[in-house]
Amino acid sequence: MKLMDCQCTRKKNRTINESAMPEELLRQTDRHPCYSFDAHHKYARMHLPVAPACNISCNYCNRKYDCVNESRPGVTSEVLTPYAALEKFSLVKEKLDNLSVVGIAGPGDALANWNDTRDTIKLIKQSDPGIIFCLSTNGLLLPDHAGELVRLGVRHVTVTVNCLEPETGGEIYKFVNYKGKLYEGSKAAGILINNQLEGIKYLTANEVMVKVNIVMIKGVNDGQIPDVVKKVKELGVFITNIMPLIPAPGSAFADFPRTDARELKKMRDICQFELRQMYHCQQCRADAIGLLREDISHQFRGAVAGKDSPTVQKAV
Ligand code: CLF
Ligand code: SF4
Repeated sequence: MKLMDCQCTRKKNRTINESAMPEELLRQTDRHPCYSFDAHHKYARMHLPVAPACNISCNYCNRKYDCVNESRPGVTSEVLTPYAALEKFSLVKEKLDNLSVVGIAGPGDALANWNDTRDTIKLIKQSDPGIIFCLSTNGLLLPDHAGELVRLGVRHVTVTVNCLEPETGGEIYKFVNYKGKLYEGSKAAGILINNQLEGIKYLTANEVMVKVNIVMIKGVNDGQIPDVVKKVKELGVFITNIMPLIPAPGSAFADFPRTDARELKKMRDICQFELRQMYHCQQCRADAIGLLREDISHQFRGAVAGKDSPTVQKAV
């Protein structure tokens, strides 16, 4: 059965940032289960876990597990080579006729594993030019790779931006490993934030639908979240996804309180006056498959030969 969407309400409710995007991209976005609330009941996404390494250290992350910027803490995903990812994609596509999106969301950072990420995008695009390719990153290497992402035809990118102030970032990030040098504290955060904003600006100017994830950490960045939303809206971002801090065992923030659901909703409600908000994120695994609320990844785990399973993330 072909799934149809009503375009009339969509057109009426367009934001300025949406109106700047081509019609075809808006139609694609209507079939993206994370970018569109209506789509998440109908369309499935599949994550290809080809990116185990990370180049920063978030204090809420336990690096034995998936990237917390996109996933629930304490989840480990298998890791695949680009060819194994293609094989798995073909298997899943055969079984899921509502599959609209293929994404890379770790288990580390997609851009910190650039060769495997790029090769995976190329293989999937060759195999199915119509599939929506999505990618999630901490943004450190966006200035290096955003141009190629655009050339490869990636039109949906998520960047996690937790704050705009380097001093606040100094409390959130333990270190940043940038171009072979290790930075700490506000200096590290300053480099990261600068690259995130520069990368987002480039992507939106080149017709990429950018989603910004923000991890809400009470007493650390919660007071600054409306400013982050305002700033990324100015940069052309389509939607923000304010996520709860779920303290990961073994992480520096392990003893921090989990973000209260009511406070999270209140923050989203405040920010939605500025920019479209995501309310239906499932903080899914780096190898998630299916509808957002019906993960069927277990049915496909081990279906193809990968590498290093379960994952232990490496710093680059
Ligand atoms: Fe995956 Fe993320 Fe793309 Fe979605 S997830 S890379 S934008 S296809 Fe979606 Fe999962 Fe929430 Fe992410 S529910 S964690 S927002
Ligand atoms: Fe962990 Fe890296 Fe993701 Fe931060 S960006 S949560 S350090 S994997």
